[in-house]
Amino acid sequence: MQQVYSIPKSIKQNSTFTFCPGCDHGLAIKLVAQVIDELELKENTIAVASSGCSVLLYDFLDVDCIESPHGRACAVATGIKRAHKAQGYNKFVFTYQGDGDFASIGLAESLHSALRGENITAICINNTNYGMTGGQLGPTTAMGQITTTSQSGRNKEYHGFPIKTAEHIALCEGTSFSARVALYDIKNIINAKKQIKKAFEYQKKGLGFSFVEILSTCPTNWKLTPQDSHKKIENELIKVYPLGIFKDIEND
Ligand SMILES: Cc1ncc(C[n+]2csc(CCOP(=O)(O)OP(=O)(O)O)c2C)c(N)n1
Repeated sequence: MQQVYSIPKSIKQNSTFTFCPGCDHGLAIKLVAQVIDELELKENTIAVASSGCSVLLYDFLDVDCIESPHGRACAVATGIKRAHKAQGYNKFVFTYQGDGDFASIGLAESLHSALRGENITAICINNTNYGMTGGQLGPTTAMGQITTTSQSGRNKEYHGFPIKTAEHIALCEGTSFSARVALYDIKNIINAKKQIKKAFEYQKKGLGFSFVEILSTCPTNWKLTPQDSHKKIENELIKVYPLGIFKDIEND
């Protein structure tokens, strides 16, 4: 019988799924692993996971991983990339972060890494809340969205507006690539992998900071089923956070 699917080589083969049922983290990590396999990066990669659900990356991804303090992943990745370069090693370095991590507590580190054109890649899982700590309002919580700290819904008078991370990163001159993708159907999953691959290839080519924001489910904190969580992304969130490529230095 023809084998149609196998677990990526860069995934730990005996790992048990520890994310909540219906969480998109598993899918996002699988896509990252497939791209690492296809680009033959496994032995040369250092991944930086930050605080939040993204930290579980090292339970699944079979590459060298380091955990950074909350929000500091891009700063840690900068140090790793530069220190190895100074020793003559061109390591492939990427971060894997939540939206609260990348775009709130770590916004300075993230934005300035992009402005400096650090030759690293950042993957940001945007689940529109602080997931691991119980679903508090985050920088990407949509207007009107109910969270544990916005019980009447986000409103501009009290909470201000959400940040459109991929668009902001695209404005930085040091950014080579910035895209927003989603995982709610096959077409979008295939596209997400394509954009992750492009971001990784741009680092390999030495083009500067590359970034992919992945709109992701958080069924536990959204209090929705996995199916309804994907419907929420398809029907509501992509209107707030349009999918697309906001900067592509080779094709703009
Ligand atoms: C300096 C610091 N402040 C706060 C925390 C507590 N904390 C741990 S995870 C987390 C939320 C992470 O949210 P996000 O980055 O959006 O990732 P998610 O869990 O949603 O994937 C917070 C506030 C911490 N670990 N360190």
